[in-house]
Amino acid sequence: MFSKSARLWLGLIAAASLLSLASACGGGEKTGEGEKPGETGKPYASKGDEGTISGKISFTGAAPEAKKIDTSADAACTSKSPSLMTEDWAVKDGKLANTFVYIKEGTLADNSKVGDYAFAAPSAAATLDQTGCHYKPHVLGVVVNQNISITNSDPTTHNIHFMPANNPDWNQSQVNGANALTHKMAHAEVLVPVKCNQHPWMKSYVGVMKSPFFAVSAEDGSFTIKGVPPGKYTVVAWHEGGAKGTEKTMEVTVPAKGAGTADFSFGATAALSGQPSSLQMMPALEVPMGMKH
Ligand SMILES: [Cu+2]
Repeated sequence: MFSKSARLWLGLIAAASLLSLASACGGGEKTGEGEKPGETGKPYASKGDEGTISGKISFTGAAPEAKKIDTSADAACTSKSPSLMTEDWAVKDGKLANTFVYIKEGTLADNSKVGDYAFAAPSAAATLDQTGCHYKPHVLGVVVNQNISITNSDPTTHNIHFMPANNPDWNQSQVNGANALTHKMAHAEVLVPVKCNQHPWMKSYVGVMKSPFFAVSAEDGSFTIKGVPPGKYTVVAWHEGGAKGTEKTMEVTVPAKGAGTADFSFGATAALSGQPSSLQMMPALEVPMGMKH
């Protein structure tokens, strides 16, 4: 049916397609082809009529107590932070800190979609410091491709490890006194868990956003998202608490040069009204001291 040379060609074609399949599954760097549609768009131009979205994050019911972290694996941590506490629930007077609030989607007054726009990354780097063997801040937001400057203020070695789902894994050791490291991520992702391979208790979360419309709640639970064009938005508040994080959603209208309000409530009594989280958090990988990638 097939000549000898046709069979040879068919064999070669089969081998080549197997090879290309294998490389596609290899999980290498993302190519332009894999670019998420969210990261491209028409450049956003301010009309000067932007407003704000602000609110308070509450915690209802008995607040989970912070626990003391056993830092005995590294004497440098113990001496600098003798009573280091867990930060997964930072509740004070019924208000919740470290909640990442952002515009997920929405329609501007001129009927365009917020997701259709591309926003330039701020030229100033965001900072993430390792101090007292914890991350400061605990929750950080950046725009796609914005630099994150990572510093080590401790008399010990840290090994910062970004564990994204849509961006390449990134893992760097940083000794005491080393220059700041710089990292950026090209794809939007809410949120990227960050850990230290040296100190398993060290965790932080970095929201990588296409737009600059995000904020992190302060100690008094307050937040403000600035520069929001007038429109109708779906605003999400994400908090790391719970097995996989917890997400709440609200519709907010921002009038021209006006203010929209978005108050969210987390905690035992608020759990029933909450939306199930779509975010599958990675389980914390506990890496023993002295092991580095
Ligand atoms: Cu560390």
